[in-house]
Amino acid sequence: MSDNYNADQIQILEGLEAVRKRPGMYIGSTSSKGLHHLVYEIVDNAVDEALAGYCDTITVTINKENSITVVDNGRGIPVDIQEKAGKPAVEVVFTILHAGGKFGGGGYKVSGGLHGVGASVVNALSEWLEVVVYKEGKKYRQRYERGNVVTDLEVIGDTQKRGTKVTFKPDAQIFEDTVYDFEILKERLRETAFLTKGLKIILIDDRGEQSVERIFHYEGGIKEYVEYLNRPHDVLYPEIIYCEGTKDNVYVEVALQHNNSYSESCYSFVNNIITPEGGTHLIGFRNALTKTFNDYARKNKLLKENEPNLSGDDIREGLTTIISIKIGEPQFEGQTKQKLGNSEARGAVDSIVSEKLMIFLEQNPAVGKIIAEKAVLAQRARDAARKARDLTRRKTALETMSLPGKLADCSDKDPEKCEIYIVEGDSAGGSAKTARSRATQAILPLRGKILNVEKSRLDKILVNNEIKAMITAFGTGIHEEFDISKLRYHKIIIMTDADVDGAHISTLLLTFFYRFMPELIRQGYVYLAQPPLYKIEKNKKVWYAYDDNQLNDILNEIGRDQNNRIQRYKGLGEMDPEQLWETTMDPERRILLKVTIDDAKLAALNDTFNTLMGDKVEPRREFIETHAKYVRNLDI
Ligand code: TSJ
Repeated sequence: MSDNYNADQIQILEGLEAVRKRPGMYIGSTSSKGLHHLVYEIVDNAVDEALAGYCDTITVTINKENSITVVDNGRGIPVDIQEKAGKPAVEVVFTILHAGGKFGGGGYKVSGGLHGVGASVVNALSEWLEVVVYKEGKKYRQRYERGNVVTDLEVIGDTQKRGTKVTFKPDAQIFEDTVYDFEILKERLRETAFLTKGLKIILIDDRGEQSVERIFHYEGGIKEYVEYLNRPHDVLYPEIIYCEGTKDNVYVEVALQHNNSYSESCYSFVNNIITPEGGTHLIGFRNALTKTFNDYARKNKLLKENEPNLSGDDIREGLTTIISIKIGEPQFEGQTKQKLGNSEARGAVDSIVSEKLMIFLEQNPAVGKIIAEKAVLAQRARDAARKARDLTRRKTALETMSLPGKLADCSDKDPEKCEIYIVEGDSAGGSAKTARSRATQAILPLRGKILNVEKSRLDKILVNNEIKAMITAFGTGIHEEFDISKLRYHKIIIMTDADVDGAHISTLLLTFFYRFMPELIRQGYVYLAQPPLYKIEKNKKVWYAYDDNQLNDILNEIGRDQNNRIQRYKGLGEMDPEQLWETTMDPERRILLKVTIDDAKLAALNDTFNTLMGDKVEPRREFIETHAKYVRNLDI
């Protein structure tokens, strides 16, 4: 018996040594991500106590030295001697790998899930850790260093309180960075609070002169989460649709509400852990939503007999959803183990959502009608888009698609030698047509602002004349049909005025390329032309300056005197064809900026119009500074 006990001891030591040797295996990484993971690990154990119904408040404090204290008001970790290990249960929790889910029984555990490796891993990776248990009138304490017991569990006083307090200092020998980020903890703890209705989570930062505190407490749980996510949008109806139930030992909670945008946003969780790749629970939800809503719409004549069923995409347009399930033994699949595999989850979500959604719709016919109207519009748009796309596809297939009338094409047909200038405005387009080298340079003038593709449905985008002209001129098609081998020009050059409007047109064009033909940018075919800002003339000699610094350099060189004639170009239209050729189009002399995919992504993600055209000067200046690459010199 005593031999066995020793053998166990050795195994335990090896266990935590292994964690210190290969920390990445247990917490993913030793970067800032791993550092924050330690906190979630401990908090998740306290959340389990809340889920079991014994605790309603968790306080997380970032202390001065970047140690972390987590306190709950639960039952307190058991302190009695565990038969098998021959030591207090609390010591087992902190010194034996994977001891997390071993006792307590019943209920679902947040800890011990995908990353839930347990408190012992946090202990192993901490310079020191101290646990205090308030239980049955007594206050107990134990201290560890790098996973090793340094003081046995001892009673240090009497107390009326109940709960568990854990303080740990991440080991600087293990972590690259040991400074906690308040914002990162805040986001994650807010999420945890949304997912556990009624639980109050308090985050305190004690590192500064003044203590900072945030409280997250949502009686409505994921209903409030959906409300929170929909805050930036206009919602289509005030109610949040909520489905809850348990089937086959799977507890299911789903909350949803439509907003007036065109995209779907859906977050799914298993035992409070986010599943970015979805899985069976998500499939069950989608199936239930599509089937139930079509049934409801037919029964209530919101869909006519001759109309086809609404697709899942139609119904989910503008939909915000939170799916949260709790399951005894989650199975995670896929390369990153982020996709739920349990088949019973699919059936459980499907049947609970089907039943509860139908009841909701029958009790709230006004909401049913609004959703049906939005989905029918989405269906029509998708139909129109499909037809428009079929049309372009058929035309390309037969090679009979006529080039846009406004395009002045080049005579050479070798794409490698050819370039196309997309030019802002008819007048600049006219100068460019005169100036160009006809053999290899094509000119496509655009009239005014092009459509913001982020703010329109596909059907509207595909009938827009400027967009159609670009698609046909390039020859590649878009989206899934995009074929780079059909590209007619190996340089696509955006040429706009060096002012706010020009910058806006550039970003709209980049947004369109990024969303419809990103390969064009990835393969380096898209450029920005750089027209000059100043022309300097002296004694029949001419210089061009592309920014104020250059202007100064030139003036210093030629001398600042009465003979200098300086012209400031307000737009491309002010240059005559010859000047445009010399400065911006002549391959020998021009400057082109190649657009990277990051530039285009930034353009797409910024609400350029509002930023640039709003009343506030500061955001404009800021925008222009961060987008200097294609905004260049502006009068602001
Ligand atoms: F992670 C941890 F272990 F360090 C930790 C656990 C940290 C924190 C802040 C709290 C907790 C924790 C554990 N809070 N509450 C509990 N509860 C139990 O461990 C417990 C208590 C009583 C019983 C019982 O059956 O009587 C069972 C359990 C699992």
